Amino acid sequence: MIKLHHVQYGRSFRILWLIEEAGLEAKLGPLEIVEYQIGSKSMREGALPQLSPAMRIPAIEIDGLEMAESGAIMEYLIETEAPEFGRAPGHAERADYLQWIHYSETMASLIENLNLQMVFLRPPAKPSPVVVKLTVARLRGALAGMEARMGDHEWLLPSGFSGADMMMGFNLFAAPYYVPLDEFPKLQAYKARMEARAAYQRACAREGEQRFYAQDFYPVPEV
Ligand SMILES: N[C@@H](CCC(=O)N[C@@H](CS)C(=O)NCC(=O)O)C(=O)O
Repeated sequence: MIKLHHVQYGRSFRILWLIEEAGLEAKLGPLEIVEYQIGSKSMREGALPQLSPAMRIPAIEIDGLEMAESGAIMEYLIETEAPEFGRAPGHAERADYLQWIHYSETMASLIENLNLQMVFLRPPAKPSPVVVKLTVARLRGALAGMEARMGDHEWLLPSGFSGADMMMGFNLFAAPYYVPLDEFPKLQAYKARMEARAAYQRACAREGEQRFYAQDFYPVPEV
């Protein structure tokens, strides 16, 4: 059995997507999704604090294995169950594979900071226009850096779809709430290719309709 500790529209989607792409239920047993709400005490109680030192999702439990950190889970499950989505040591694309996997977290931490300011703060607390403006600029810069390196291939790595794309997916679905993706035509086309994958669509169906963001776009607040 696979137990995935999950927040709707959070980084655990990366693992849900991998489970679908790699057909992991057929190999490891049925998936149970344990869902949390960020900010609720459910994240500080129950199994999560034992599994994740920072009480964050994703965390997984599979047959005695317990792990947190989306990148580590992605790399581990690919190495052990789905090597076709990895680039093993010695592979010509190994360095780029690792770089994109970890770049995903550079970008995700910017999105997380924006979520904190724009989604989670409750009155009387207010988002800081200066912090939001700076963070949006940093996110835009991270997207621009990616656009510049996308090349003409369909996926992040020239040889095809990989775990790096599943790591990046979460970012490209969340970033447009803060930076319009029409500034980045290659990223827009890349995101459309992700959305067209049958396994991605199955993962979305399991996750249900987006309930995380209350509006389609969050402009920088007025000073
Ligand atoms: N580097 C970690 C970050 C995990 C993380 O921050 N997850 C967010 C949801 S996307 C979370 O659990 N936040 C809960 C909180 O901030 O209290 C990973 O990639 O798994």
